Amino acid sequence: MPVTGLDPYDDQNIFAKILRGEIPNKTVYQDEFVLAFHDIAPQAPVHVLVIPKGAYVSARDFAARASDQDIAGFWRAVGRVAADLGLETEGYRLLSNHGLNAGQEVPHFHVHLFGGGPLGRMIQ
Ligand code: DGP
Repeated sequence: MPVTGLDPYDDQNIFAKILRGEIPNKTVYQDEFVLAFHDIAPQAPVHVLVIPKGAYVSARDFAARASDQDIAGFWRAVGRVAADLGLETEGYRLLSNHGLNAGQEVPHFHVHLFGGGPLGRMIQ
């Protein structure tokens, strides 16, 4: 089901299950703030998802309800993941789908991190 952006948090969503360890994932990095893991259907040579450990539906929900510490911790971790994957020199793309028009599929806030080669200019 597409996410409207105004939905309440559904703790049965696939990323909530991944966070609880109910579904396996290929973890790249984790700390108290985030889990980063490889996307199941990569759209670039490197395609990693970074998700907060807290329960937030969307970017807006995260910005509205997360603590300043959790927001800072999330974005620092995104940068660290990119660096750990060796993407800083050649560059990478961050993307977050929000709601219906963007086609958000999983109602747990996540940032896609694409890299590992030229990404073109298409909208993912
Ligand atoms: P979005 O459309 O922005 O909500 O992207 C959701 C992404 O999640 C999509 O690129 C595919 C990925 N995905 C969906 N289910 C799973 C899963 O079970 N494991 C992993 N690793 N990724 C998943």
